[in-house]
Amino acid sequence: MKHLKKLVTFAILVTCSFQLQALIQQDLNQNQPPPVNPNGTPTSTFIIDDGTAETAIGDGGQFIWLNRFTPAASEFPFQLEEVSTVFAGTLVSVGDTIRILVYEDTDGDGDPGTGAVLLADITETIQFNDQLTFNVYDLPTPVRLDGPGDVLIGIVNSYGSEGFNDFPAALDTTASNGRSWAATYLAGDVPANPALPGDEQWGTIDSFGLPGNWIVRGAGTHIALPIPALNYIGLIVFMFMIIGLFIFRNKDTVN
Ligand SMILES: [Ca+2]
Repeated sequence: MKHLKKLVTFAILVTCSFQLQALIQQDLNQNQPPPVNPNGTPTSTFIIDDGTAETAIGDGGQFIWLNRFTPAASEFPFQLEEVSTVFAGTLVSVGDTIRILVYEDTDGDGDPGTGAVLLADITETIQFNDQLTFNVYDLPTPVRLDGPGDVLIGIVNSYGSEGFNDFPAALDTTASNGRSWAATYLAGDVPANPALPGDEQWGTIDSFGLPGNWIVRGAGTHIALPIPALNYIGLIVFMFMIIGLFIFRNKDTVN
């Protein structure tokens, strides 16, 4: 009986612990204009938000918030050159360190929890936390995406460890596209080379009862494939084919 009581107490504590770590929201100021891109006209190619955040989401520590984009097959191969996002909320400061994660998921099932491959993990810092200005990150090395399939762009609040009650992830709640996901890890902080799904909490932000779209965007350019050049042997074969065709046509004309 004594052991049973201990077990129940432990279970309650674990349950409370998970509740404390659950993704929660904080309302943002609604009387502000939409955020602007300090570089001028936004160049973003991948957008699923309407540009204005109504709430900010936190998890009491580090987590990944990522958007799933599905470019047309004809847009691949693609070079991701820029990621932009908006930060606003409690305990989010200019200069804080963040991570930008880029995955590719080509299995075509719409679930970033299956088949996603991490292509880039880039450390940056928060440039603006005013809800009025986009943080625009030019990637130090463009990330090549061969597709076709999903491109996943995620952010990690790597400045805050477990128990840090910040609200870093700006969420547009106007009309959810069901393409914004969140991941947390049993290790507490988001580990190096974070696999998807997260092993603690995982799902669309809608599945946590907080429907919306992360204001996380991507931009880049289509990579034009070079016209394959013929090597010497190919060139000789090609010449013989042309000569053969010429002789064949002349023969037909003579007959
Ligand atoms: Ca998948």
